[in-house]
Amino acid sequence: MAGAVGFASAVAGQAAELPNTAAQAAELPNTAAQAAELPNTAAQAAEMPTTAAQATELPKTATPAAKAAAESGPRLELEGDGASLPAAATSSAGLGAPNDNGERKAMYERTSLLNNLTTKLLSVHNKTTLGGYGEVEFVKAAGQDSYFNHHRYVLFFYSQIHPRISTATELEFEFGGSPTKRDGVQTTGEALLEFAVVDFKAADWLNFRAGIVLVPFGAYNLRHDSPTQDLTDRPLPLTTITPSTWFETGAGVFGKLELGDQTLSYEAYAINGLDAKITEAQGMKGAVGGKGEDNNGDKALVGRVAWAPSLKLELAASGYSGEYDDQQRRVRMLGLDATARFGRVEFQGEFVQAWIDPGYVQGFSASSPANTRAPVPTDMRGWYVQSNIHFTLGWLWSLLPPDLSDAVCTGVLRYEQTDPSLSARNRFDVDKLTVGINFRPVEGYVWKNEVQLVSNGAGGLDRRLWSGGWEFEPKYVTSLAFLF
Ligand SMILES: [Ca+2]
Ligand SMILES: [Ca+2]
Repeated sequence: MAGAVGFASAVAGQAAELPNTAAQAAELPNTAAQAAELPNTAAQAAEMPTTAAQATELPKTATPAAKAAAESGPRLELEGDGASLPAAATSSAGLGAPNDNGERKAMYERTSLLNNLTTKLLSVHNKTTLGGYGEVEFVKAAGQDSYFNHHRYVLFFYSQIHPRISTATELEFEFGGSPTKRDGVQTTGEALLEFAVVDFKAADWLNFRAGIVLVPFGAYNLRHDSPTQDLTDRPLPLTTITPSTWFETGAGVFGKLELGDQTLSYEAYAINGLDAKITEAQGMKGAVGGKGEDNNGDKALVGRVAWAPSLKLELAASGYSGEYDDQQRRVRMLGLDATARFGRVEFQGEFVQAWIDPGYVQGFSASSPANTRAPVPTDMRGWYVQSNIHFTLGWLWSLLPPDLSDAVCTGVLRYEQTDPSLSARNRFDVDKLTVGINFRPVEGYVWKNEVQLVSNGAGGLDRRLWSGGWEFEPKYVTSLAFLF
């Protein structure tokens, strides 16, 4: 899913440049022993070399083991993008490693009932990595005012508590956080924990996860981060029928089996699940379960199984089943997705279908505006297909400074279709053709441009691309996305 050509080699290159954290730990003076002899943790902190200093003093060449560790690191939703894997995330030198007395002592200081907060803070577990990404947009739709949109600013936190235990968090500020202005009125903004999990690794094929999980339904929800994608706007069916970014509180398992060149991976969780606020206008978006409540006693089950016969192809199927009200009416969903890479060309596509037992928007408290008693749509379907071609322009590229020699352009073509109620043809039935081009001077910074031709079924008309009656409204979107 990375935007540039030569993805595999890029990942290998990045791995080679990561400081060798394993070797680093082994070759450094025994900080744990030093720490054990020091009178207090503050002095300990002062005497211990900083990670940055360690990194600059150590040889840059990674051992094969460190490379492997860096490539099989933990999965934030930046899956497939090596640049996003925190280097320290895969260090094998955590608690339980040979020279870990200092680490253990620090952890005991943190949890001791006899220490006050200041003492505990002095023992902060110094294994946390920060990162993130951002995206700022400019939008102009036909017949509407243009606007700048600071769409997302996302912070990642990752900490390896123990070689088997890690925690990862994604903190997102949307539209500038709080307060935010909508329709000219200052309202509550959005600062969200979109992802906040703790993982326990029993084996590569069996990890336990609990927290706010990214719901494993479809590839796009798991890889929604802006710098990874070559277009700015997400496919409409994957923000409504699959309500991406779909994150819920839950628990479950994930893992990966390597069979020669092939990889089989899976994720499966129990979550609070979609509630009854299912509408044609918003699809499932309004029905995403609460992070701290459920509208019924049922827990939805959701999972995705992906098979990658090589690094160039991944095929996956997703399933969801859960009761949406307190009368055993159920939502069932099936998702299929594929990603393929042939040299400079990538193909990606996704299909989602939802079957909803006939029922009503209900089950909320009597005073809740959600309690409309409107009938829910009984079936929804959406899909998109997209191709990305990466290219350079020889004469122009020869003018670029040497440190931008990896710069690449990507041409993108996407077609998508959304039908949030198969039994009715109306304005919510949307077809969209998007043509885009973007420029990545480096892998972690991209300037995207796209023109969207949007058509809908208002008045029951069949205005699809191939129906002969194709009419559309154009929209231009440009954005800068970056990761760090
Ligand atoms: Ca539920
Ligand atoms: Ca429809």
